[in-house]
Amino acid sequence: MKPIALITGATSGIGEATARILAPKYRLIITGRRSERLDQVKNELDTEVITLNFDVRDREAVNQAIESLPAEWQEIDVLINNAGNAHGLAPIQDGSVDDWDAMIDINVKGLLYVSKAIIPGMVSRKKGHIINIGSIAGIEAYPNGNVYNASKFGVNAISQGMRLDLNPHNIKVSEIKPGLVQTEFSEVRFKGDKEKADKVYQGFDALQAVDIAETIEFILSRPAHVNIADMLVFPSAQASATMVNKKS
Ligand code: NDP
Ligand code: 8X3
Repeated sequence: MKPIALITGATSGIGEATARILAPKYRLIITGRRSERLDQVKNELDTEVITLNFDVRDREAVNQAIESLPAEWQEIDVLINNAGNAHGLAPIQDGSVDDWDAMIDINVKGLLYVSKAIIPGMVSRKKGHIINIGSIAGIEAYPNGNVYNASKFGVNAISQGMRLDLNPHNIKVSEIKPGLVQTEFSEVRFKGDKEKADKVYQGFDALQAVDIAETIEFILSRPAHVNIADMLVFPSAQASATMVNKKS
């Protein structure tokens, strides 16, 4: 029987690419708010798949969804905390409080709600691997990034804390911190302004979602005694949060 991996935010970008890469080796639980996208991804995957449709901000919905899993799907081996986004890019004095709420509620609290629903089972089985998707934005603030930065600094702290607390329970915790990945991320950040979003990735070869999916696959494929605890992955043209060698 294949092990079970649960991927949050599998309706696009990194999460969707990860579902495709892991399908040969895992049974998958894929989650997100856009149910038609979840169904489409499910239909294209050559493995057993369960879709769970919830907003990670809704604690009750998270718990109900995880509890609704059939008995044979309860023993989750791998949790990939990927769901998240940036909302807005503005100086702190001009930022939208609604955007701030969204980023803290989704990227930090949502990750915690999903983890809280799954970790106790891993602890009781003394087995599991959690991969949190952080960001370069979680180790380096950049102009106008402020609250998105805070949310990803939060993911960094939570990953370190999880690793310490779950160490006695034989649970691996890894964090991947990508640089610029060309997904729907910037479209969400700029509230559907595709032209503005596309500009972010112009003039250099950005990472693609599959690059991070392959990194996840590599981390999961290490032997039991190896944990890749922390990984920063840039496109070759990127050297820091703010330095990208773009062709003009
Ligand atoms: P996408 O916008 O393509 O994917 C985001 C995913 O998160 C979607 O599947 C979306 O599903 C899900 N999601 C967002 N909000 C919620 C919510 N409230 N409840 C449930 N699911 C939600 O972007 P990426 O693939 O790039 O982003 C994935 C992760 O990677 C994020 O955590 C992001 O911060 C991180 N990251 C991205 C980088 C980049 O440059 N792209 C770089 C570094 C990190 P749905 O809308 O269907 O709910
Ligand atoms: C996403 C990467 O640099 O747009 O976390 O914040 S960045």
